[in-house]
Amino acid sequence: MYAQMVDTGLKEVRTADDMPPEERAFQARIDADIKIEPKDWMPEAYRRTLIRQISQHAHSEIVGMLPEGNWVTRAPTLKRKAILMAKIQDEAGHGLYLYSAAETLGISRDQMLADLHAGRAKYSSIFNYPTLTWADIGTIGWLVDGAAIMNQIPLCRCSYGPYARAMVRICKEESFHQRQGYDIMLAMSRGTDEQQAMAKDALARWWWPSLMMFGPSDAASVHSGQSAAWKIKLLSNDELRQRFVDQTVPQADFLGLTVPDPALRWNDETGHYDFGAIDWSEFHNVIKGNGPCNRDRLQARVNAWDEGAWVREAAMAHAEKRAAGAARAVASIQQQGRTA
Ligand code: FAQ
Repeated sequence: MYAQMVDTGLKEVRTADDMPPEERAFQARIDADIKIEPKDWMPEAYRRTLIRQISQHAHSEIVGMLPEGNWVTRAPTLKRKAILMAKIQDEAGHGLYLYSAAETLGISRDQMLADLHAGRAKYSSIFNYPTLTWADIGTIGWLVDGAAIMNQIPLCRCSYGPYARAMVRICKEESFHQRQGYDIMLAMSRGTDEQQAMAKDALARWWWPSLMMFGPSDAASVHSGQSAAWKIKLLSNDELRQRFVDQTVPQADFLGLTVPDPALRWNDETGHYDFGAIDWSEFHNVIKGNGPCNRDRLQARVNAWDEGAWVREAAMAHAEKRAAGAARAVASIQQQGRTA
């Protein structure tokens, strides 16, 4: 119920022979690294693919506020609370940039939110896990924001201008988020036995779900081929996952924490870490709506929408009042001009 395949009209990667002249010209611009802007001609499937990805990304930012919001009232110090609140507000801002970027493709924000609330649109699997201890907040910053940056840096160069530009600022802020998470983990892994145990337990629970954030393996990824041809995706799901593992394992070593993967080892020949098999049944189960927190997360968003109805109505009434006042002022100036 919570996630359905959005049909972007794509079954296989199109080649130049399949394309009418306008699409060939479009692909030539992509191949020449010229950005596509909202008023440019684009294939319908490109537009729908972007709406799917950008709206899923926006929903992830907004739903992603919930697991962290759970700890605002329980952050261990005033400073940690202020930092956490700033981070959560940043995530709301990221959602808004992304909804705006998607709106340039001709979908309304109300429609995107209706799709989320009805379970027609996805958001990242990672936000369906609970935040049980303060170390989970450190781990989200360290691993979840770390994975998000790894995926988003290439998106700063993607072919669609509004998405690429939104990503530049988002990546700068995510980088601060990652560091604050790592700082929490550093404090906890140098802390009391109880704090060290919490850090260890949080890494054990979040490691594998973080690797799943990058999506299915390249072999199983339905959208990757065409999205790569359109330069929406510049690196594949598996390439990004490998980069994340390579970057994160030394960070875990520095914290004195063990990554919960007995198969993890450095491979001199490839120059990368080898790692164990991901449990894809867990991933598919979570994106189908059966993760530990899917129902709570969606219900929280639906409640926020319903409870915010009076704010939207008041904002609309205020905007109408201002517009009517401005129209009256213009009419009065025009009247004065005619009588002068
Ligand atoms: N969760 O063919 P592919 C953040 C779906 S932001 C749920 O490989 P694609 C910030 C996929 O949609 C995190 N569903 O698909 C933060 C597709 O289903 P569909 C979000 C997933 O699009 C930090 C199907 O599986 N980031 O964390 C997931 O080419 C801390 C087949 O997959 C973005 O959204 C998943 N993990 O590649 C906030 C980045 N993975 O739509 C608060 C932009 C795959 O056909 C606190 N998105 N699926 O029904 C992307 O780069 C891509 O969309 C991928 C998936 C890589 C996620």
